[in-house]
Parts: sequence; structure tokens; C-alpha cells
Amino acid sequence: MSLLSADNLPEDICIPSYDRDAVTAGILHFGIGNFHRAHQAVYVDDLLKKGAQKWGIVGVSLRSSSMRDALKPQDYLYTLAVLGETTDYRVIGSIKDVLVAPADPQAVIDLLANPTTQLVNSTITEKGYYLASGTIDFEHPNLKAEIASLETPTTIYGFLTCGIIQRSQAPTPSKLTIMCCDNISAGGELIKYGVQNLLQIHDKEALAWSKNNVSFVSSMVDRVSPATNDALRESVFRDTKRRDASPVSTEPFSQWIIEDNFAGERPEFDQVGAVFVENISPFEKMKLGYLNAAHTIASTLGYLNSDTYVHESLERPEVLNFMHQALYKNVLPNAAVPQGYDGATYIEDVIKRFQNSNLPYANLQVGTDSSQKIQQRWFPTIDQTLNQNAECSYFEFCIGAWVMFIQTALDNGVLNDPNKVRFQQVKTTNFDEVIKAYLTIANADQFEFYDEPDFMRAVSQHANKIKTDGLTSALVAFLNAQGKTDI
Ligand code: CS2
Repeated sequence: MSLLSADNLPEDICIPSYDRDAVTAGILHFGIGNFHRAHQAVYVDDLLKKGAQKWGIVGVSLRSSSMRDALKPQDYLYTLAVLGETTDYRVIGSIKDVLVAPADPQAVIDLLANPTTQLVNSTITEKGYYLASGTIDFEHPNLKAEIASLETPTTIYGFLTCGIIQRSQAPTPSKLTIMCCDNISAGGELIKYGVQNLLQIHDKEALAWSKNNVSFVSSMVDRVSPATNDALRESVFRDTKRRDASPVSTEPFSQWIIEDNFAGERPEFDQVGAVFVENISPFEKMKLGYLNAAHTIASTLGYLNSDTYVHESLERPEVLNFMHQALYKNVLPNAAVPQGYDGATYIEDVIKRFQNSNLPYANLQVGTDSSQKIQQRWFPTIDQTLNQNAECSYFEFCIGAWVMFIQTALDNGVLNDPNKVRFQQVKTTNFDEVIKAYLTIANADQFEFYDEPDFMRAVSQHANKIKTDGLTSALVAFLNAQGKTDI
């Protein structure tokens, strides 16, 4: 069986042109998922091709061994399939190893303390940060356990804290940069808050050392990369003649904006297309408030229409029209874009990317962890809009549709959300109470719109209309009531 490996690389496609054995792992990456392997790991592969051998990656899985088990037989090589107008393949070699934290936590801590490690990145999805009410939920059992003892860390905060403590005890401790690469606003500051809280409890000397030697950085990351399926495995085998247990598909577009605040050495990611900036906030707000908000709009409406993929959702004229209207009328006027960007152009570019039928992205994949995601993607814009007494009716419909998404996905047994049990425990037959309960579970009560009677009344009307008439009928009626104007 022609399994992809270092001794069995495919011909005629782009492969690592550098000596992988000479590469050392300057980067530790928490969350070796498809997004990381389509994004940061590709930038690093490009950097290694330019001779920057010190920036190889060791991945760390905080939960399961599946990625390690898939990649180890392939020498941690994998195939990237870029699915645009054409299909382009390349083999990525930037990952040198993958550790499974629950199996050997000390190996992860040792790596964090190792002076060769200079940069720690995270793509652990929104739920990996244990957010509640807009900040870290220190009441969560996993965090309570780490507050009590760092004997067996399980969260990114616990592991980073243990690693910093051990690193600080070296004879000549070296600096470290920790970078959030998730769709989280001010992710670097959030990780800093969680880690410094634990250091304050467990090792004040390490806390003092970290304040001068460890920096916490945010970044805006952007590349659509669906979950791997057998169809991709088969097309990769057909086209490259190599079996790859875990190939990754993605789009041609890629963007990485990085806050320029490195404690130690900074990989020259700007040599391979990333951009370093002083102020990351406008970029985070644009990505979350436009692209990710739109992704959740398309997937929420799409799932209620029984469409499997995002591009199929947008093939419905009424959904595409709603998407345009929502972004132009409820986002663009209230969510600034960074200098040099044009909001309308960004909207059109994002929608075009989502319409790429060569890269099917499941509505249910976007819908995963939606109770966490909408707090970052929708709620801040809604509050901004209400504070400016601006138009917000499209988000009223979105929130009503999201409530129906949760209820429908629960009924269908396909809801994938850290709050699934809490949603299941909402048993009232009063639908307005269901709406309030679902929104409370999503921490909406921490936002102003939750106590805005007109807004919540409209949400209830839309949710009830969708419940009784179905999504399409409710959506068309809504658009007609808005005096539907095609963009
Ligand atoms: C998506 C994101 O699944 C989701 O939540 O909205 O993963 C999205 O594809 C990326 O942020 C695009 O950069």
C-alpha cells in the first residue's frame, strides 16, 4: 500500500524541499486540527523552505490521540489539497512530532520549558478557553482542579503555567512568546489572564519572571478548511498515488495578521505572507464581525433549510439576499474595518469564498460550539448596533433562527456543543421561556440586547414564525416586510 511517507513522497507535486532531519522545533502548537494544518503549518513550511530551520512544529493534542495516530506512520507528513478553480496538492513537512497531553503530560511541560521552544501557538477552538460570561469560567471543574493543584494539568492554562514555572527555574531561563490563533477577540490577553491567575496562586516567583520574559500575542487567522472525509482521502490517493490517512482541504485564500509583541525571537512570517501589526484589534473585529458572523448566519439558515453545505445555503436566493442585507445593513454601519480595507469589498469577497462549491463546508461544522461562537461573532455587533440606535432587524431574525437551530439539532440528535446537556435540560413548553433559557446558556444575559424588550420581542416573533411556518416561509415574509431590495 503506497502510504505517504518521507521515503515515499509523490512525484510531480510540491514536497518539502528542505532537510526535515535538520529542522528543530522552535514552535509548540496546541490543537493540531485541520485549520492549523491548512494555515500556520503551511506558513511554517514556506519558512522552512527559505532555510529558517529552527521553526519546525511539535503539535500537542489536549484531548485525543487520533491525529498523532494518523500522522505518525506518515512521518507527520500530510497532503494539503487547495480546492479553488483548480485543485493543487502539496505535501507539508513542518510538523516534526505530535504529543498527546493526557498520555504524557510531563513531555508537554518539558517541551514548554525547553529553550529550543520559543513560540507557543493555539488553535483549540472557542471551547478550549472555558469562556462564560465573556471571560474564563474558573468555576469549571477542570480549572477548579488546576487552581487546587497543578499535579495533572488538563487545560491550556494549566499546561502553560507548568511550562512557565519549569522554564523559569532553568539556570539561564529563555524568553517565550504565546500566541492565540483562534477566532477569539483579544485571545492573547485571555490566555495571559488565565495563566497569570494560576501563577499568582502556585508560584509568584515564576509570575514575576514571566512578566519580563513571556509575551502573550493575539492574531487574526483566516483560511476555510473543512473536516477531512473519505472523499478527500480518495481524491488525494487518485491524484497523488499516495495513501494519506489525514489530508487537509482548503481554499486558495489565506491571511495571517499577527500582533508584533514577541518576547524572544520572532519567526519571519512576514517573509511568507503574514503581516505584523501593532494593533491587532481592528483585524480581529473585522474577521469575527464580518466573516465568522456571516458563516454562522449561512450555516444556521442553511441547516434549518436542510442544506448540508454552506455553499448550498447560499444557492437559495432568499438566503443570499438575507446575507447581503444583514451584512450591509446590520454589520457594515456598526463594525469598523481596519485602515486600508473597504467593508463592502470585504463582504463581497467573503460571500464569494463561501460560495466555493469545490470546497464543501458542512453547516453542522460551523454549527459546532455555536453557543460559544455567537458570543464572539454576533453579540458584540448587536450591542454596538443598539447603542447607536441603528438598524438591527436582521440580527433579530438571526437570533430567532439560532434558537430554532439549537432546538432542531437537539431533536435530530446532532447538536455538537459544550452546552448540549444544559440545552437538553430546558424542558418548559413555553417557547418564550425556551428562547430566554437558550440565550442565557449562550451568555446573552451578559449583553445589553438581552434586556432590550423590543429586540427580544422580535426574536420571539421570528423564532415562533420559523417554528410554525418553516425557515423559508418565515425568511421570505421577513424580507418582504423589510421592503426587500436586492444588493
Ligand atoms: C468557521 C471557521 O467552522 C467555523 O466556525 O466559521 O472555522 C472559519 O472557516 C474560519 O474562521 C475561516 O478563517
